[in-house]
Amino acid sequence: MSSALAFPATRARALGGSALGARPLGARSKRPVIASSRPALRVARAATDAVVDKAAHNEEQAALRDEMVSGCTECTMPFEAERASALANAALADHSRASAIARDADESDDGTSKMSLRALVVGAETGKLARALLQKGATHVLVLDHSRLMLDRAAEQFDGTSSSTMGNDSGARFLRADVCDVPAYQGPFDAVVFNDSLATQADPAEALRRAVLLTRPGARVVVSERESVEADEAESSTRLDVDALVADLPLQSTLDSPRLGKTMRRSDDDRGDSPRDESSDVHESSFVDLSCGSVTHTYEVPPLFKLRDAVAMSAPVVEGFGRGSRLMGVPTANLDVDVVAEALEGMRRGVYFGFARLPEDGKHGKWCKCVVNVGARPTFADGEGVTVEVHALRDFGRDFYGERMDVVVLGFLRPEMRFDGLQALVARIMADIGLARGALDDRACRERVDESVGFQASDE
Ligand code: ADP
Ligand code: RBF
Ligand code: MG
Repeated sequence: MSSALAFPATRARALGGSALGARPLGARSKRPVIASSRPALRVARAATDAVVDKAAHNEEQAALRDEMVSGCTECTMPFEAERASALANAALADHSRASAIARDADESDDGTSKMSLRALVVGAETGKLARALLQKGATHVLVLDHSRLMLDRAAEQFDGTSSSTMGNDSGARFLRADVCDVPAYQGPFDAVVFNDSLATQADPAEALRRAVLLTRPGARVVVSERESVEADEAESSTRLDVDALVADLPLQSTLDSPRLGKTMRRSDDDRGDSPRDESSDVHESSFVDLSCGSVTHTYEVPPLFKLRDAVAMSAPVVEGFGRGSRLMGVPTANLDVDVVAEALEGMRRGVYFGFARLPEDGKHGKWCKCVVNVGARPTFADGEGVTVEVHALRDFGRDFYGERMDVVVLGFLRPEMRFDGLQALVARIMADIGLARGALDDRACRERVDESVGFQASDE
């Protein structure tokens, strides 16, 4: 690449306070301030401001970035190489799947593994990060950006040989897309890196949620925001509070992973909630890396989203909305919420997995796998009340309204979300069911219910 990337500081600021090129190469920055416990202003604004037109926002981002690329005169970004390497490290060093691939290669005849290690990069910059991820063992890297010029510039790192967005070839691919619109078949990803790009999303919380849904259990999620030299009080007060954004997601910090570089514990941890699953205590303090002129948070998608304490519920099955989740192919037994109110305390809204049974039915008294939605069905305009809906992964051959159902909830899959239509919701529910099946095959899950009643041998 002969031309250059030296982005004017004014442009960088227009991109949302990030510091693309705002600092001369090699200059030392002030030590960045860690995200504080102050409310995440940008997020709140984006979330509450219903008039945010996402398409217009993305076009604006694309235009700004296109302009930056076409106007650049030097071929560098601040801390470019070190930062790419540090982020690739955060994303993949000691990754459980990377280790599995290495073992697989060792054991294979030809010394190679057919397993893939997929990374998603949101924010192309110069393509150095994609290159670093491939060097650290990623087999596939999908790079997203709103700017076609930025993507083309990044693709130059790869001599234009692997810029196709089609096919399943290993290497880097470049896609002009919003992270919320990446189809599931592009994944699942073992690592996602928001490369100085989360704060400038139309809705950062939604972008992070969607990205996490594209990952595999055990994946790393890295959020890195560049700091501008002249980061002042006003700017730091609007800095993205990444810990607050992940509080509702099945993510755990890499707190016990000192391998991930220079790290420090958040000092202003005052979050008082104490939800009951293992993935949530970790939100209280994420690991924050302050090197390379950036603030970098690294999280891990838990290998199994296991609840610390199983939640047992037993309640009569009541009529639901009659909209017919059966029409969706997913009948849901709605539990009487008044009866399960106590169990619901402290349970966040979202999708869970566990075992269910009809204790009063001799034929269906055994435990069978189930998925459970605890939520207000934001996809539909049918009221805000929280319902508990259990979809049992078996065929009962009949309705069982009025009968008692026992449910033991063992794990959390994801937060409840608003989908753009029934089809998207059903597609996601099918993925939830797949994850639940896999998780519930684990012996450790069976040991958490009363095994004496037995398990349904085959589901559905
Ligand atoms: P509603 O809106 O009344 O809840 P649904 O379309 O969700 O209606 O259907 C749920 C009903 O279907 C349950 O109450 C139950 O009687 C029956 N049902 C049959 N098979 C299943 C199953 N595998 N899981 C859950 N409910 C089932
Ligand atoms: N409804 C939503 O609006 N958003 C969701 O994310 C969502 N996830 C669900 C996951 C599962 C596994 C199940 C069984 C249901 C889910 N629902 C969700 C509820 C769904 O909208 C509901 O079952 C139908 O509307 C019928 O009441
Ligand atoms: Mg139902």
